[in-house]
Amino acid sequence: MGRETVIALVGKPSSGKSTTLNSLTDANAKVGAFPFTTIDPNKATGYLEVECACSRMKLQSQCKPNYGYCRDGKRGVPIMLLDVAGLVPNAHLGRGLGNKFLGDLTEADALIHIVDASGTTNAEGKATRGYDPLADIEWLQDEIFRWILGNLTERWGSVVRRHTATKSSTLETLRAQLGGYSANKQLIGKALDLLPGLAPLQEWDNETIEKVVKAFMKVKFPTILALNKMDHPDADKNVSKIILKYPDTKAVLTSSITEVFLRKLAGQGYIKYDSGTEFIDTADDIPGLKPLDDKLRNRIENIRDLVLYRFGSTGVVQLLQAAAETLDLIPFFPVRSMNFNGEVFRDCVLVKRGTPVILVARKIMGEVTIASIEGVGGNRVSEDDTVDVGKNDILSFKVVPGGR
Ligand SMILES: Nc1nc2c(ncn2[C@@H]2O[C@H](COP(=O)(O)OP(=O)(O)O)[C@@H](O)[C@H]2O)c(=O)[nH]1
Ligand SMILES: [Mg+2]
Repeated sequence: MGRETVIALVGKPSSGKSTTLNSLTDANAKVGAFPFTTIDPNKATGYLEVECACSRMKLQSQCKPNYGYCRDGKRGVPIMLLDVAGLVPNAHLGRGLGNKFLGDLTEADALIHIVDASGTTNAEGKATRGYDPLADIEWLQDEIFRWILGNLTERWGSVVRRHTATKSSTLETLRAQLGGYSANKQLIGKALDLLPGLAPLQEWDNETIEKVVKAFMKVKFPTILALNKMDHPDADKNVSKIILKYPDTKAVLTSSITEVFLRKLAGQGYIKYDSGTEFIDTADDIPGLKPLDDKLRNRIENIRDLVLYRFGSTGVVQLLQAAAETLDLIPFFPVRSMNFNGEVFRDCVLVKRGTPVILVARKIMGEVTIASIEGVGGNRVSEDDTVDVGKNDILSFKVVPGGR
C-alpha cells in the first residue's frame, strides 16, 4: 500500500509536544497496531477520526477494520505522528541535511505547531508569566526558513554555474537542490506556480531566493497551529491575538493535558469519556463506574467548566482533523466485492480529494492491470473519474488474473 500520512509535532521545549502526542495515541487502539517498520520512541500512531462508510451503509455491526478502529460508525484511521523535539531556538545554526530533526521534518506531510498559548514558558521553554506566544510562531517559521535558505545560498554560486552549463530549467535545478527535503518535481512546481513572472534563475538576487524559499515552505510544510494549554486563564487573550494575526492559518485550541488525564480516568474505570466530545459520564450517570472521591469530583467539575463546556472538547481529535483538511485528505474504502455480507470495510486509506480512481488503485494495489472498477450498486466507474467524500469512495478494483 502507498505511503502513510506523516504528521510532525513541532514547537519549542515545554510547549506540550509529548503530552499532545500521548493524547493522540492509543485511543481505542484495541484493534490492530499499525505496522511501522521502525520502532522509535518519538513515533506513534495517531487516529484520524472520520465518518466510516459503514455508517452510511448502515452496516456498523459488520464493520471490522484491519487497522485502527470503528466505533458506531466513527472510524479511526491510523496516521503516523512524529515528536520532533530537536527543533529548538537556533537549531538552523547546526545546518545541513544530516541534521536528525530536519530529517524528521522532511518526512512529514504537514506540521502541527504546538504553541504554549498560556504564555507561561519563554522562548527556551523555561517557566515565566506573560510571554507572548506570537513570538514562537514567528520563530518557528523563521527557523525553518533560515535553515533552507542557508543550505541553498551557501552553494548558490555553483548552483548557478551548473544551471547555466547544463542549460537546465528552473524546475530541474531546484529539484536537484531541494530534493533532499523529500520534495518531488510536482511539489516544487507547485511552489513555483505561487510566483508568476519569476526571472530566470541565474538572475535571482537574494530577495528573489528568499521569496522562492518562502513559497517552497508553503507547499512543503503546511502548518496547523495547536494553541495548547487553553485550560490556563492567560490563554484567552493570546488566542485572540494569534487568530487575528494569522487569519489564514488553521488554529485549533487544545488542552492536551486534560485529554491525557481524562483518558487515564476512563482507563481506570472512573468515567466514560468519548474523545472529541464534551461529555463525561460518572457513576452518577452510569451504574458500574467507580465512585469518585471529592477531590476527583472537583477536578472533573473544573475540567467541565474550564475546558469542555467552554471549548466543546479538549481539541485533540479536531487537531488531526484540521491537519487532514489542510492536506485535503479523505477516507477511501477499497472493497473486494459490492455484496456486503459478513465482515465489511476492513481497509480504509487516506487519499487526496479529487484523485482519479486509477491513481487510487495504483496507490493501493501497485502496478497491477485493472480489468474494471465497480462502484456501490454495481455500476462501472471510469478510470479517470475522481474521488470525493460520498463519491467513488467505496470501490472494488477488479484485477486481470495474473496481469501486470
Ligand atoms: N496547563 C497545561 N499544561 C500542559 C498542557 N500540555 C502540556 N502541559 C505541561 O507542559 C509541560 C511540558 O509538556 P511536554 O509535553 O513535556 O512538552 P514538550 O517539551 O513540548 O514535549 C508539562 O509540565 C506538561 O504537563 C496543557 O494542555 N495544559
Ligand atoms: Mg517532549
